Amino acid sequence: MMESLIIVSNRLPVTIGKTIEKSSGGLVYAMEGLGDNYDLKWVGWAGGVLSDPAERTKMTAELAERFNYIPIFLSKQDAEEYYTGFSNSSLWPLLHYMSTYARYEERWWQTYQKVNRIFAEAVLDLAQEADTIWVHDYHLLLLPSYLRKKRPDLKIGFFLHTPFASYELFRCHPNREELLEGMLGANLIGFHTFGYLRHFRSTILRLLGLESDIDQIPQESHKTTIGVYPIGINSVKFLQELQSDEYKKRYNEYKENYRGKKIVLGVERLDYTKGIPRRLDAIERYLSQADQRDDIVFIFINVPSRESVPEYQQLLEEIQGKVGYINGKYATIQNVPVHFIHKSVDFSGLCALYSLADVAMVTPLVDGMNLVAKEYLACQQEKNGALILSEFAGAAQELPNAFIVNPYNINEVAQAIDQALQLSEEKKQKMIAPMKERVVKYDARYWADSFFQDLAAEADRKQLPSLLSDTKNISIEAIGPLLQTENTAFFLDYDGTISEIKKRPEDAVPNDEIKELFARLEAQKNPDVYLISGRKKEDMDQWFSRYRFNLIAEHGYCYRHHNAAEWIVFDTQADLSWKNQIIDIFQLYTGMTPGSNIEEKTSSVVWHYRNSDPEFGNWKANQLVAELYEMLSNLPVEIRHGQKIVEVGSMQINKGIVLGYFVQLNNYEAVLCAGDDETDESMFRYVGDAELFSIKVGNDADTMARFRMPGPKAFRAFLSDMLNHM
Ligand code: GDG
Repeated sequence: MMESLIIVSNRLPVTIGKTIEKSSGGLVYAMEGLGDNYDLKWVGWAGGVLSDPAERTKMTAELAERFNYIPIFLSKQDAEEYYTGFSNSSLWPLLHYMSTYARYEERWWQTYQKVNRIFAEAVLDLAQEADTIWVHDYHLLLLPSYLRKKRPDLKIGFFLHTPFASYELFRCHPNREELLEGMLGANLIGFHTFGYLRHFRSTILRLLGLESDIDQIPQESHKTTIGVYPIGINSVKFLQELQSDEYKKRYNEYKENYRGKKIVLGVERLDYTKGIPRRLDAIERYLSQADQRDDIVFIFINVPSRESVPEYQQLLEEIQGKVGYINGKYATIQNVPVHFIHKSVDFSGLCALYSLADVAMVTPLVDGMNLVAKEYLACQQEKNGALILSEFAGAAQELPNAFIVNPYNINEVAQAIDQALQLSEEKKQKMIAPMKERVVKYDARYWADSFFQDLAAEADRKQLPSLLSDTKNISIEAIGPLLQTENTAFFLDYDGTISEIKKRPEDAVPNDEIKELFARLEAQKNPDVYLISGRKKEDMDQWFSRYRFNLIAEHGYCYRHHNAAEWIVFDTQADLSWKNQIIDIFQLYTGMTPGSNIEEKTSSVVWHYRNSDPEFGNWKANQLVAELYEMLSNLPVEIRHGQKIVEVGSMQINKGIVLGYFVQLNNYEAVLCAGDDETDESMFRYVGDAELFSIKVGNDADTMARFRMPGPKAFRAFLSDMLNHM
């Protein structure tokens, strides 16, 4: 059977009137290009509200039969809260850096989750083993993780058509963490530009504490690849249209209508991101300075959009006011400068306008990509026009030959209008030729193919390969000898190994899952269990004394047998006279690094920076470590740069020394040890009579361990599995 490719977007690409017509936008064209090798299905909202069950059944059957489309039906209230509310009144403004427009309502969030679940159910009903799902846009940010939770076998791609705002803005959203986690369910996330990708990385680092590489985000259950895929247009369709009779008719009609005039064109949905009022201000500035005004018309095609959102209604009024003002001031018997058309034009008409226009003004305040700029270029086949393009449109990255402007700078834009209108034929040709070539060549199909190829390649590598070391992924078979031996011991680190690293160390208190695991572990006669941690002995007593575990605190400084009441210091001779000197240096760094603090233990001093800005904290920590190495070379201390900590402790003490001590004392034949950071490497380096099964938990660094697990969750599952085999 052919593998399925299921496209999921907010709206199905159909127009439903008396009959149902398939739309022919770039997305449809791009996706159909993928359909040769796949059974292509499309899931999306049918739009509007259809409550009659019989009507719904009829429409479902027709859409399935004619197009292989699967409609989602929403109630009026769900549509309002999920679409008008959460998607277009919270997310849209925020993703476009316009936080002052963003509104938040608790019930919108409830409905957004509900509708994302409705979409998930529809997809899960269809998806067969290992099918590919491609989810589109901000309406469905939660869908990737909903799908992954139920069906980790699916290959899930997600593409964001809007910008991704910077962390400083995205952090305002009340449900920011859930939204990010939703997206991270995908195997591949695509953005239009590298800037958006960069913002996304910085946001997940700061809000979720997730470190990422330039193109990858390792997580415990899977890895998400991130990439840049600038969307293109359906250029074939535009070029074909330029040959059609209907187009030619319209072209001639408009040409006649605007005889003797130069046309400056703007086309967009009426949206506050598109910078329409600001553009009108620049036009006013231009007209106020122009010598010749009567031969220029500015045509605005502003398609009505999201009319139920109050901000869009206000915007329309603002634009109408400005258009009225300009026309009132500059209209003559010969000419009315601004032609504001608050309607959509049909496709032939649009192509005729694109092709006739001498200049296109694409001046959004922010725009994910902007296809109008590309469509205008593709339609400039008869002659060579000029493009004025906002530096804040994603398209500006690809079209540097345009007149790139800052749309907020009215003088600059007015000047660009003047220059564009004055440009010689030769210069226009030179400017536009490479851009035309690019938009025709890198079209929507190219975009979809490149995203899709990466998705297929990523999903094939399902499990994280071990990074930077030869350690193999562990299995029950691989540790067979350990399970078959009588006299064994487990040395288990706690934070980052058994429990996830938490923002505040006190939050890592054993939860029910860990308590149950510990209860099962202590019920075993063999092995002897040692919890070995960098924490203070008081902390360890408080959390772990109820279990039949031996406790080792401060990386091996002191020890308490599970039967004993007292802690024993291993090396009473250890020189700790250097501590005050270290505290002085740490205080300096604490002063300059907001969020950091110092913890003094008996045998070491720790500088914690997990509450600092992650990038700034890392930078300061690296600086501190370099300084410490230089200053402390004569002292008997060891510097450890662990998970969000810098620790200076006695050189005479480490986890490996303690492990070796107990192995010898109790003649263990086999030992399992597990840990997540550099302080655990001393255990992994143990060499002696016992057979060592060492496990590095986490994929973040090179290790001496024999085996590797991706994170604490996997390690707990593995321990549990081991207990089943004991
Ligand atoms: C989002 C992102 C990103 C417009 N007026 C008429 C008409 N249109 C068509 C254009 C173009 C489309 O609408 C608008 O696309 P844009 O890309 O310019 O903008 P958004 O709608 O905001 O799209 C954007 C895009 O997703 C894709 O990822 O580029 O940044 O915001 O295709 O031709 N079509 C017709 N008559 C009109 O009057 N026939």
